[in-house]
Amino acid sequence: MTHTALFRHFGLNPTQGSMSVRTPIDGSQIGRVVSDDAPGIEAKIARAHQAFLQWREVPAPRRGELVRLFGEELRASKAELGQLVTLEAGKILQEGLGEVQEMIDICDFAVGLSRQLYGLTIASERPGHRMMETWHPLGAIGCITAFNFPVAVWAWNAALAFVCGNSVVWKPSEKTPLTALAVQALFARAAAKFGGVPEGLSQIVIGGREAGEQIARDPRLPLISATGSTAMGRAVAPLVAQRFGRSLLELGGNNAMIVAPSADLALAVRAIVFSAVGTAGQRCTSLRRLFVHESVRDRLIPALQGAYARIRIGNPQEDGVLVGPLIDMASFSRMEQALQQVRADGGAVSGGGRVLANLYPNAAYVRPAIAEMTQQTAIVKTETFAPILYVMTYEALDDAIALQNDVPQGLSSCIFTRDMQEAERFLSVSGSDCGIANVNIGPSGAEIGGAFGGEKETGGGRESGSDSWRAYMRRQTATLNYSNALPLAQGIVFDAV
Ligand code: UN1
Repeated sequence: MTHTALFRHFGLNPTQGSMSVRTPIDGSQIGRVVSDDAPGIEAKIARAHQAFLQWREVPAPRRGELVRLFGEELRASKAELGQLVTLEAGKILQEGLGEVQEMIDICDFAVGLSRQLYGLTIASERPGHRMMETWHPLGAIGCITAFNFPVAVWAWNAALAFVCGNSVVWKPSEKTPLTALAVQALFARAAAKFGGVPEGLSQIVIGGREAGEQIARDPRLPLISATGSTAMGRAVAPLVAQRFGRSLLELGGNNAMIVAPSADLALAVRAIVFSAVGTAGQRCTSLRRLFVHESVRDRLIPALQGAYARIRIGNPQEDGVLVGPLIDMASFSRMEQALQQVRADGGAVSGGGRVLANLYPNAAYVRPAIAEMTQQTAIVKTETFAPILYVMTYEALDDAIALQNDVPQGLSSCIFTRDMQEAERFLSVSGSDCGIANVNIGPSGAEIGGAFGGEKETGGGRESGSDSWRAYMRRQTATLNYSNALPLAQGIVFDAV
């Protein structure tokens, strides 16, 4: 499908506005969008707040019906939205489709959840009293998302937020506004089928850093969910904290894999390749550090280099291509700088460098790099959003775990082993310190059913599955007295009359 046909599918005609949208596939402009100014953003937040006041009164299972209808729209347009993700974010079509599938999955999850927003009943210490916990809708949710998962991350937040009785103000990355507008069009279709959805329940704010800051500052947005770099989180979180808002942060990762002596190496190679070069190394869960036991190094590394040599890099719309372009040339420069530092640190680099520059002079296609390091230097501890895999060897598992944990980030981690003691040690209190820890699975490609997020500079937020929904609600403890007396808690006697 041509991109104009794709736009038409979503009723988009992005030809006006000050913001230029480019495809990383060849760097060409594919559209223009109008960015919101401060008063425009203010009005959108006000409308979202008004929509919340109505939506919170709708019973949760009925709210689930809206999300169910939205999931149906996503199913019907999965192919088109997947293609648009590929066009705008540059990930291969399989991954574009996978991203839409994540949206569908979280919608299904949220529909079920809409009948399960359970609170506790708690034993009261006072006679004739009952205590309970009720989860109430929270408000309009601010959602700031990144280019690399331009639609799924919003869906994790929005599907839960809607069933929880909230409205959503979404600021997508300025690099990927079209996928956001397409999703908004699908949402509008679902809302029309539902009937009676408050106007403004789902809002999009188009803009850059200032728009994000305005959202972070606004007290009508009690929760700000922000996905992106640690630097972005450092800018957003204090603004939210200043007004005692809540933030749910999904920031940088520096994810690792330990390959133990008993590992199935063929399986490990497949997992490494998918998680290190998939999405051109631009997932927050991408594999960046590999700790290989000395005894398997000489078998694993050549096998890995062989697999890297076979990877097809190219236009992500083409069948068989596994690595598309980086998002832009600035990203390519950061990769180059990191590799330069690796060499200065005494690391040995294979791969790396730009490819297909003749065919695509304005796009950033790169060869994924493997950097063998003798030490975990500062550059290894830094998240570079590009396909660089740092390889180090280890002798004792405890040392590998310590090295794995010795970075500022704490998102995802994994071990390849067939030794149960090692696997359990890795998952134990003194094992991986990350929010996600896998055995015989790479660090990326998490399912929506689990809580997603990580510790330390990753920001501590959890979204998507498990009980992440609680972040989108406010908890109320209620104590009810059905006796004729007024006993005080803690047995206090206070008789004024
Ligand atoms: C991200 O890169 O921001 O676990 C999210 C994964 C995907 C989500 C990544 N399900 O790799």
